[in-house]
Amino acid sequence: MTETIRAKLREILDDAGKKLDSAGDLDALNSIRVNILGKKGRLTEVLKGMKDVAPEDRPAVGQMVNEARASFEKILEERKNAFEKKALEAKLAHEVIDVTLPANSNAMGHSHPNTIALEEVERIFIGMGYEVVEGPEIEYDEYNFEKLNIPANHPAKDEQDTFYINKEIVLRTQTSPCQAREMEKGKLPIRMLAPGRVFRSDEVDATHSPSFHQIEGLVVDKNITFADLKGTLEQFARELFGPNTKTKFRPHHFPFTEPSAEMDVSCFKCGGKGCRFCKGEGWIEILGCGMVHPHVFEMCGIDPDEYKGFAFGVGLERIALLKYEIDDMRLLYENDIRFLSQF
Ligand code: 2NM
Repeated sequence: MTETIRAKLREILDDAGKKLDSAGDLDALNSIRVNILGKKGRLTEVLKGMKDVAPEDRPAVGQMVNEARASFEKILEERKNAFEKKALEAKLAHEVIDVTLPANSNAMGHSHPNTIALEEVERIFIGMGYEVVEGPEIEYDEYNFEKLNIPANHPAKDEQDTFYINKEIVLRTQTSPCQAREMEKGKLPIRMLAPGRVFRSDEVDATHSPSFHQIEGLVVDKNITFADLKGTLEQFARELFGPNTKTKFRPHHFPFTEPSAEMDVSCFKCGGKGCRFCKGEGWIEILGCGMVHPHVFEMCGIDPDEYKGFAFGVGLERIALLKYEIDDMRLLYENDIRFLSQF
């Protein structure tokens, strides 16, 4: 009897061992456990058979069954641990964090190159005591042209160049109407900067747009001379393009100033030797300027014998293109984030 049970136990253990070896996961292990140790499990059945064993054999048989059970539980536990270890390794491999990856960057808004250039120019003139003044983009013909000494027959007034809302109202072609309005107020002296959007009926290309920005300046006081104009604009050029920047004034014509000039700066790339940037010239044209025309003063209610003044105008886009070495003005208006994020 004892021997039969021993053989039976061996058979159960061998069979369970094989099944445990081929079990593929924790669920499979569990069903093998139920098959051996469950209520109707094979070892449980053997234990139930104890009542048929002779009383004197029972302790020995009981010990055999217990050993068989312990042996099975040991293998089961080993297999279970192996599966759990594998599952943990798979989980870790899947969830691995590469600490060398670059961190996610937070997308931050920042200033458009036009804005950076504008703030730079404003900073320079505010430092010289100027006030920033803004005015309407839709203007009376009278302020945009008449009061600035641009008469009815002047070519600048041509419909080819100016957007007319009606006979009396235009989209301003310059920011000088702000100066005319300021002079009319009669609060003298004046040191003002008028930045803003202006409109001209131009075709779009690398250097033109029907809408762009100008920064114009005006100084009115007693005893203002062309030397004040030169000193101011030379200082501006040095602050904007660097302390070694040289300036050159060439005679020019504007209806609202007399005399008028254009100012060139020595190329800040080659220092004036001539390079691709300045097209071999060594000089770069930067702004228009002049002494306020006596007729403009008269039309704005200022006595030209008592007061003198100088004025100037720079294109904001021109400054931005030069300073940031951008070769096409259209890039400033397309708002392509790949372009804008470089500044
Ligand atoms: C320029 C060039 C030269 C200018 C003149 C005036 C005013 F109103 F005082 F007469 N404002 N701006 C001026 C002078 C503008 O732009 C190229």
